[in-house]
Amino acid sequence: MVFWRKKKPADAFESNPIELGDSSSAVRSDETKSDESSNSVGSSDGSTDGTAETNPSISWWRRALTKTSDLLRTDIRDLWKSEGQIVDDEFLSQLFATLVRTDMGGTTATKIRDSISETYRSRRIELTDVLNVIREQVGQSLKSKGAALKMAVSGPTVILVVGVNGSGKTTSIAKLAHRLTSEGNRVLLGAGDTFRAAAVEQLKIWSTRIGCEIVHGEHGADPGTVVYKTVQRAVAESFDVCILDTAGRLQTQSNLMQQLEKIKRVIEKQIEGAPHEVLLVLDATAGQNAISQAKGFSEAAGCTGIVLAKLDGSAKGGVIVPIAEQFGLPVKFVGIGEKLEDLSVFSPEDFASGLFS
Ligand SMILES: Nc1nc2c(ncn2[C@@H]2O[C@H](COP(=O)(O)OP(=O)(O)OP(=O)(O)O)[C@@H](O)[C@H]2O)c(=O)[nH]1
Ligand SMILES: [Mg+2]
Repeated sequence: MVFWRKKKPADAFESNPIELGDSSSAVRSDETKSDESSNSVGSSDGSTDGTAETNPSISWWRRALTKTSDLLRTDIRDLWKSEGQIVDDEFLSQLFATLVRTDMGGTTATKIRDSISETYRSRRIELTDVLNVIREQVGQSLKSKGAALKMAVSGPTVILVVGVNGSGKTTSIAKLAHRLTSEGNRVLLGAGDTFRAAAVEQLKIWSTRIGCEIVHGEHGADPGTVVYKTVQRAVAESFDVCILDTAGRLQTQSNLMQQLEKIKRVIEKQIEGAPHEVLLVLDATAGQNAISQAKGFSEAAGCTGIVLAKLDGSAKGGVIVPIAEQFGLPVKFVGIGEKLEDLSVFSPEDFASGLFS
């Protein structure tokens, strides 16, 4: 549930420290979440309050998965040497290799191969039979792996966004802020990437376009200070949501990963139970690399969900399957372009269908 509140004047970087008082805020319980938070940010079937976007249709998912689905279809079709293909060892191992190339992971690929072997061994099989089994298994693997954004019971919901350089963090933040703003939330952005030249400017431009407020510091400032001031202002001015950008970093750079832990501690000290979400933005074109990113970031930063960006340009969309399976990280959003509207709530069913439509 979201209440529209009148915007207060922007004042980036409050100069006077504010007594935070009782700003404690727990995460809404599952019961209320389904009624409230999932309404405000879209449920896993992609529905929203209707203000931000229309439901992502099958055609939306088709567009998102064009490259992955083209690869899958073409490569699998190539396995048919004659009209009907007999399911033998050679066919099964070629099918397995094709499935693995979509980066869907060995576990799901094995399940698909074994299921086909069990039902069709030594019999003729048609392309549609194979596609149906793949759709079913991918759907199973991703079942309940989508989840709505967690919102604070009271006080601002704090969302920290992390990921490697160029994965799509800032653009995804802009899309998410647009979505939440369109749904009636007052959103405050925090330009926590003080490292990359022009990163602050990039977020400022987005904030102007979206019409939301932003807190930023100078280039080279301590990101912890920017984060502190952003959360402080979000509390003081009763923002609904506060989204914090961070500089890109590799999961192997331990000093930078420690910096993320420090940023989290800064937030935790200000609001009990925050950040409510630590979203890891993964570039869908990264394929297997995304798996080690998910591992490194979830260990160091305690990620709570994934935003899969750039799915439109990737033939490796299948990588979402092993990530969701191995790390138990729900996929919250999917990005399929550079425009503000190009973000959807993840839907496991539509994803599986989109692979073959
Ligand atoms: N096609 C496509 N491009 C995207 C998507 N998301 C982001 N991009 C593009 O990817 C590039 C990098 O995006 P940013 O949002 O700046 O990535 P970042 O992770 O903030 O980068 P750093 O701050 O440098 O670490 C930009 O050119 C974006 O327009 C997407 O879903 N689809
Ligand atoms: Mg950025």
